Amino acid sequence: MVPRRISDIDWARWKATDLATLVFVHRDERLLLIHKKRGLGAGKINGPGGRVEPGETLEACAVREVQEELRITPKNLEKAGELLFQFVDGYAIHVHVFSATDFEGTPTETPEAIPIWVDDDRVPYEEMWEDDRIWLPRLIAGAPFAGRFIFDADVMLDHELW
Ligand code: 6OG
Repeated sequence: MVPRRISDIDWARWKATDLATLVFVHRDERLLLIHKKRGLGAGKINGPGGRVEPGETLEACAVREVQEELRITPKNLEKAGELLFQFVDGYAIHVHVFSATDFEGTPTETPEAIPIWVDDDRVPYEEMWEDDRIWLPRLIAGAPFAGRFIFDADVMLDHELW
């Protein structure tokens, strides 16, 4: 059966196809986002991040992806939340979200991303994945979160956040 509602899935047995990270540098009431040029979600605005490589820790992946996408090194990384995404075509991705209060280097455009600073209260949700408006306010407020989502391509069909 193709899942369309959160209740269609046995989450205790759910397995992700990929494990990934997302990093939000949050400093002086501004967030460092990217305009993503390639990969899943190309064309959208998101935090930097990507898939975990074999043998890599989540923190190491988070740092590497920010270095690759923006040529900076995030500092004081903290775990912010966890997101489980099931797509109706069968693909599933488990995303660990981190926040960072500082970084070393200068955010620079790369083949993967264009850096964008936004004010906390002016996040461009209409250019982001549909789920972001549900949990990113919690990250900005410093509150932990966990969520499950069902997507049909980039349309969110159902979600649950706690
Ligand atoms: P690469 O293709 O770059 O890894 N990602 C999502 N992020 C948000 N905010 N919402 C979603 O809703 C997402 N699905 C995936 C996780 C994929 C990157 O895209 C993020 C990774 O950082 C469905 O290797």
